[in-house]
Amino acid sequence: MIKKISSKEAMALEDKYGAHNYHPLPVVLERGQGAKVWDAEGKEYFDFLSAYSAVNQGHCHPRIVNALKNQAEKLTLTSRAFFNNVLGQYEKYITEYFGYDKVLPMNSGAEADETALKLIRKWGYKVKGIENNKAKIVVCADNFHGRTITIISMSTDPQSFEGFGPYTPGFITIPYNDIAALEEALKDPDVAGFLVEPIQGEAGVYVPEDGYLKKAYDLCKANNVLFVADEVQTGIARTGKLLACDHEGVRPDILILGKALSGGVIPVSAVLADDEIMLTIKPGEHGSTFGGFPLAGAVAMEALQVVKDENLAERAQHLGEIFRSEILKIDHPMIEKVRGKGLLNAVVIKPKDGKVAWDVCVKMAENGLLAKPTHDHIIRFAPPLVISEEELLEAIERIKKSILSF
Ligand code: IF1
Repeated sequence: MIKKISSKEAMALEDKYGAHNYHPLPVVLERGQGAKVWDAEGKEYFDFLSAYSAVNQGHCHPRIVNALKNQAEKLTLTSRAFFNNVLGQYEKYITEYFGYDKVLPMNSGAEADETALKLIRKWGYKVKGIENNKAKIVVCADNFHGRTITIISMSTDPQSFEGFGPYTPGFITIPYNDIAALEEALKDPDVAGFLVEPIQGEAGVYVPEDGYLKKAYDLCKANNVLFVADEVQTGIARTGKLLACDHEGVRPDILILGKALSGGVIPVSAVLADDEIMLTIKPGEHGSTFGGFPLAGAVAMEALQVVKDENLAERAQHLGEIFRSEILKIDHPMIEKVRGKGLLNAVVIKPKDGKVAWDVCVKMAENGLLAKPTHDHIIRFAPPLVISEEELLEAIERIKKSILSF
């Protein structure tokens, strides 16, 4: 079915037959291995996007691909109308791995976020005792949790929400990294949960002040409000710990995972919580056709085991420090700021002679490195965590060469 086509042909096909909901860099990828990808003409690149942190374990990790192949030949999907032999084993594995009573398996990150929102509300009514349909959820400005109608109802980015109303009510928006604002919002007794990204990805890898998550968690506890972490992007070793919340010793009441849970092989997401929360949802009240399918269980177990076996959290921590210090050494006016944790980093680009972050990304692609601008002036740098130190230094050379060309 898949023919060998040129980059030009591939782009023309997407333009003609695909919805125009993306504006990609003009690079057509055909193959990936570890931290590298190759385009349709065979040009090699370092992948510094990692599919938005979904391929933390590297492209086409042999162990994960094998797990996929083996399970695909046996049984892929049963639906949840029946039991299957993989799901329970996966559930035991992942709950022990992250330390929760139970998991609710879904597919995309957005679905997992939606699931968490439903759990927060249900817990609000069944356990906290909020009057029916009155529950509120506190969220942060500049958040990114996905693309569904309810999730964009929490968004403060017009590109995300404009033209898609009417919106889902029941959210209170406060500034990110603002403990006083949270304290004030939590005074409302109808608040059931606080949903937060430990580092805001889409906002431009915005790292909150040290202690923010811990203080926020403590405030939630004091007010009988669930602390809910969206670690879809920050989780699974990306920031130098298994979870970004681990940096502050915070254990979320509800933990949301996606992306790298499958090593970027198939969409697998999960919501983890203890019984008091998870068991408020009864049979028939939530689910999905694919959520918890045998293929997902087999792939996710292997993907998580790879994170442990290859010490990806420690690698991210170590390599991240090298990345930030080396980038800071580049002496060029376009580099305004470098920030991040582990291998989730961003460089704030100061425009020069009308050239902005997009132009830098185009130049880096020419020089064999792929990264994506977020907003006009920020470039996210997040390579697969399996990148070697040698490869990282070579990649930094390519970044440097690109910047210095302006
Ligand atoms: C796109 C950003 C990254 C997420 C968090 C849930 C989801 C995401 C914290 C939803 C998804 C994506 C999706 C991707 C762009 C992207 C992104 F730039 F928008 F912010 F990663 F940096 N929670 N993030 O970051 O997960 O439903 O997509 O599986 O193209 O929209 P999903």
